[in-house]
Amino acid sequence: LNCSSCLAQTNSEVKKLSDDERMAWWRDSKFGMFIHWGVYSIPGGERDGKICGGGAEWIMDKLDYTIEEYEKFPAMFNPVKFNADEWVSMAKDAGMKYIVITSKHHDGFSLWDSKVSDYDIMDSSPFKRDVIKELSEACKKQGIIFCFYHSIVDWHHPQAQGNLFPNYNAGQKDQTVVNPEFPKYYENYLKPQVKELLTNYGDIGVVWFDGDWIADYTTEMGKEFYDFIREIQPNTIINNRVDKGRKGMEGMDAEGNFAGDFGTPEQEIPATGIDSDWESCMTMNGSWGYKPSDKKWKSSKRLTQNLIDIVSKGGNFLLNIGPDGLGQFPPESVERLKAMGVWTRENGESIYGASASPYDKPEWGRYTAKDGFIYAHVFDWPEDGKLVINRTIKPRQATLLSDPYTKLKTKLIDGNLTIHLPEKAPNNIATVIKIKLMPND
Ligand code: JFZ
Repeated sequence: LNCSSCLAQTNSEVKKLSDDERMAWWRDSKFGMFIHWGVYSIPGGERDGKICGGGAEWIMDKLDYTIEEYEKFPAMFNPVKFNADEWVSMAKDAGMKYIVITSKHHDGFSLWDSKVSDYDIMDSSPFKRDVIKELSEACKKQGIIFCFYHSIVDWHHPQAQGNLFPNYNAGQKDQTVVNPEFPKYYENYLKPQVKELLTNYGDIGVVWFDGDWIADYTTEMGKEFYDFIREIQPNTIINNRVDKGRKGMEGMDAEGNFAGDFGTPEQEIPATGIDSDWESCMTMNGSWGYKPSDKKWKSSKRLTQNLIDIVSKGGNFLLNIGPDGLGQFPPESVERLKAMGVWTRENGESIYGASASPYDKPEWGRYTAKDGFIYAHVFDWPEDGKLVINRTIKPRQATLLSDPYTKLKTKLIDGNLTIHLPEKAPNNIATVIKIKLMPND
């Protein structure tokens, strides 16, 4: 996978790609890193001994800060441990191909040098380093596609939700109240900010919007915003939350005419594949933003099997990290990234560029497919050593992906292809069996 060429990054003249060409790098990539980082990473979900429910990036709303009270966090934001190259290496070593960082979350604080705002890292924090610049450059250097998440909701801006915060729209307490000034925020602040991000940081892989649910934001704005972005960077991919087409909490595309290139199911994996492009985003514990009180970490095994499950259904996996207020990934996250890297290094052939399973989901695991091969991902090792593929086919050959020289015996039993496996599972997360099909199967 050569990601630097997919966006025509090195060409001074931007080629306009067809939709399939434009989506190609993203469809092949399968695995990306979400990063929720901002001044909310300082309190980490806790205020005076009280812990906020849900995602810690919502603390301003959930624990009832006034704007003034919350502004002490930008003044404290000095993440001296932040090292863009290290972050990008950790993503890359895990097998991730792109990074989506929160340029601005709902709290309104901007992580880059924004000329249309003083509520940014250059003017309101002692750190005074353009984090987006450092990360985008580190990504380019290491061949990772740089992308950003951007909140339409803004609890700080007086023309958005800031004027009446915390009683206005925050926490989705009242989604029907609109700020009559909101179109000005949209035109003179939101759009110029996104334009800065699309102009000053090289090629942007994905713009990942969020906050589309507020009543202030209209489907007309959504469609216009989509075109506005494509006008600046024609090959950028934009998620469905740019418009109001999501089907409620499922996060999938609704019927009708809505802008957006892919669906965004959140914290869940759909039961079956979906016709359109989609990406499941997920946390490793229960919070997007840094929340040390949340110890409910998903295991590396579960997270890796989630990746396989998602790829077997034709989707992408965007796995979240919530770095702390000093700029460090939590050790639990680092450990999981490393374990996933061990698995993807050995088995990545069955993941990157693979397509959804052409067969029904088996009881013992998942299938992916690529270039005339079927990859059987075995989660539950059969006790009798016989892996049953529910097809009447005689393959050309079957091996362990990790050991191509040992051929596995295959046989048709009761009309099903049956593969004889070694006694013990070579990989306790998922062992991949590589099956070469006959040309017409
Ligand atoms: C949003 C944010 O509020 C949250 O803080 C985080 O950034 C997450 C990735 O996105 O939360 C949502 C958005 C959409 C749904 C649920 C939570 N949804 O569609 O189910």
